[in-house]
Amino acid sequence: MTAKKTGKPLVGILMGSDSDLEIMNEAAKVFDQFKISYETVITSAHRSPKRTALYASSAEKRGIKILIAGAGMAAHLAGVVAAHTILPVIGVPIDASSLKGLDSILSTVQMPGGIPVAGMAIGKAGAKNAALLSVEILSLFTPSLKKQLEKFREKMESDVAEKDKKLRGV
Ligand code: RP5
Repeated sequence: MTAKKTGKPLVGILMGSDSDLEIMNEAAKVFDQFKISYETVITSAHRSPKRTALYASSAEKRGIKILIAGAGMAAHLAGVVAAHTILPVIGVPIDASSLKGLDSILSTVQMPGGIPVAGMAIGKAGAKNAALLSVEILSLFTPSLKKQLEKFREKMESDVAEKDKKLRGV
């Protein structure tokens, strides 16, 4: 079930299929950058429902703090995972059909009251932001992460200024 582990995982990155891997790797890259341990898991709400439920319901006991779930089409993975845990669940809709992710974003975010899923943008930006939101949550209890996040934002800001300078040739 587990495709990749880095140390004792704090975050679980779940995806419905190996075809989601390229997108969900954007989340893994952020955790590598912030040196946060995670595990990557392929499990499907529809094709392997029992394994998905087992993973979600046992994650907290194993020390996981946040779950990210990426899926395409009728994307029920994040919602099903959220139903089996009280850990925060962040959903990443993936463009995997002729509806270009509109199907998965609606399936991910339209949760009934009582079982929340934090919905991200479709695709790579969503996977990246799912990881950054996780870092922000973890930083509430880890001051060193807060510092890293501040530096990350500063770097983004200076990169924009740099690109502007280059464009204008100044
Ligand atoms: C979803 O169906 C997966 O998350 C994936 O995005 C989509 C298509 O899966 P494959 O047919 O490529 O395995 O469950």
